[in-house]
This record gives sequence, structure tokens and C-alpha cells, in this order.
Amino acid sequence: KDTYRGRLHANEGIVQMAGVEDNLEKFLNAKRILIVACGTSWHAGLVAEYIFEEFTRIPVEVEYASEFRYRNPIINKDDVVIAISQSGETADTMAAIKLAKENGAFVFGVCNVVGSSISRESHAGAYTHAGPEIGVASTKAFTTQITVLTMIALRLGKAKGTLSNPDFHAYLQELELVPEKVAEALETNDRAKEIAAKFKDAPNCLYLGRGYNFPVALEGALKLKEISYIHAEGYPAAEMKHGPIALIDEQMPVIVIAPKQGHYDKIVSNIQEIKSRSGKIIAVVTKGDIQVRELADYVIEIPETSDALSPLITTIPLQLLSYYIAVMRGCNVDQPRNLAKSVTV
Ligand code: F1P
Repeated sequence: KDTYRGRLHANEGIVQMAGVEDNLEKFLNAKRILIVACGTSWHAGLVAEYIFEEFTRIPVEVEYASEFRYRNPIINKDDVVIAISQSGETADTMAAIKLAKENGAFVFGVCNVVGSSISRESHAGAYTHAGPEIGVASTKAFTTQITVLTMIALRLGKAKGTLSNPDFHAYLQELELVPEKVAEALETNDRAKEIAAKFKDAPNCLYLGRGYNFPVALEGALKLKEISYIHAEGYPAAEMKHGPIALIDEQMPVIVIAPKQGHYDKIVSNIQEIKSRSGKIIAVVTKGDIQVRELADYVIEIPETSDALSPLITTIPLQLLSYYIAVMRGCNVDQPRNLAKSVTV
């Protein structure tokens, strides 16, 4: 809880924003923001796409660095390329940066490890200061990456006038409350443990979310795969009817991220579709929710948050769920098989 509290306070100088301030014109003149990253960092990039486009109206593209580096992508001089990496050593992300620089783009790094290769190779950057990531699977790196990217988007939205002053201040105030909300979300620990005990032997799991929480569904599924070796897939809830719905039966646990926000009514109807096919529903809901509670087999309650900041909170119970499932299956959560902390080849 303490580490979550500490590192989110920008006014204590823990999150460094100088990289943005010194290069504000580059960002403001960007025709496009291109985000390159791998794994969990790529998921943070997807959340950032929603946030940047909403706050700044600058078009954003998010690419797996591992694909980007091998194709012949169009990179323009007025692109800002944001490279996200916890370790700052990921070879695919490094190669994507090299390509971007060769094509004259401005490269901004978002790294956790101070002085890492990516922080040295990028033109400017911001550190996440999440503290050491002891486990191989990224967890606190994800929430701090999103926090830093949100702060950048707020700064740009304010400068561009695409975000109103009252909205800007409301988001800043809400960011200050995030550590408390994360602490509250961590209180779902026992509930996550209880649910984990029910589903630890499931061969497959489906994760669904909409809007800002679609990338959280991807990240929830990745966390489960990485540390418990259960096959899991994340999907935008609205895409379910285009394929994955065929998978649903009474054996299939479906984790739905369903906070009471923008897409709430739509997600309720997605949950109804799962229920009518006898899927087992585990829903992450806003405290006090009634509608989803009536439909779901299990609910995990989190504090109320605005749409844009909700991934910082909704991801916590999913991390706990994966953790407990992995522990109950006897897996080494810090050192999963076949997985390296820095993928440097
Ligand atoms: C990317 C990443 C992590 C994953 C694992 C392997 O690393 O895919 O997201 O959990 O550690 O590498 P990074 O570029 O963010 O350091």
C-alpha cells in the first residue's frame, strides 16, 4: 500500500515531467503519436491511446515493437514516438526506437529503470519510478506507466485547449486520490483469494472489457497466462458476438470489467448474453452496484472512478486474482517458466 501511495505524487518530484516541458512544442506540433512497446507495456500504450485521443485529439497508433521493427512502417518527421518499457532493455523496443530515429521522428521514452538503454537512446523521457519490479511479470510498472502517460496527456490537453480548465483540474484532483483508491482496491485481496480457489483448475478463462477497460482485459488475461499457465484471452466485450461467444458454456469463467461508467448499459447486456449461455461470471464492479450483482456469480467491488482513470483501479483485483490462482496451482509467481524479465534478444 505504501509504495502505491508514494510513487503517484507528482508534486513530490517522484514522477519527472521535465522531459515533456522541455519538448512541449514537439508534442503540440505532432501530427501523430506512435506508441511502441511489448507485453504489459503495450497494454499501457493501448490505455494511453484512449486517453491521448480523448484529452489531446492527436491521432494515436499503438504497435507491438516486435512487429513494427520488422515491417516497413511509415514514420514521419512530425511523429512523436513514445517507447514504453519497464526494464528499458527490451530488444524489440530498442530496435523500434532506432528505426524511428533513423526516420527523423522524436522519441520519448517512458521507462522504469533509471539510466537503462531505452532511457539513454530516446531523445527525452519520463521515469515511472515504480521501484524494483521483483517478479518477472509486470504489475506496478503497468499502473505507473498509465499514470505518467495520463499526466502527459493532461498537460498537452491543457496546452492545446482540447481539455477544458475545469476538466483538467478535476482530473488532477482525482489523480491525487488514486493512491487511496488503490489502497481500497487492494482490500479486495480476500475476495480475490476466495474466487481464485473456485477457478484455479479452469483450463481457460475469458476477460472482457469495454473502452478504457478493454486493454485492462488484455492485461488481466496476460497476467493469468504468464504466472499460472492457464490459457486466457482478453477481448473487447462488444467483439464477443463476433466469435468468442461460441466458447461460452458452464465450464468457462468469464471475467468482466464492469464499472459503473460510460459503457455500463452495454456491458450489462454483454453479461446477460454470457449468463444466457451459462458462463460463469466474475465481475469487477463499482461499490454499490446492483444490476451486475444480480447477474454475476461473483463480484469484486472497487471504488468509483472516472472512465479515464479507472484502469489504474480495475487492474488491481485482476492482478490479485492471477496471483492467488498461480500460488494455489503451485507456480512460482516471481519466476515463471520460460519468461525473462528483460527480453534482450
Ligand atoms: C516487456 C515484457 C513484460 C513482461 C515480461 C517480458 O518488458 O513483455 O511486459 O511482463 O517481463 O517483457 P518491458 O519492455 O516493459 O521491460
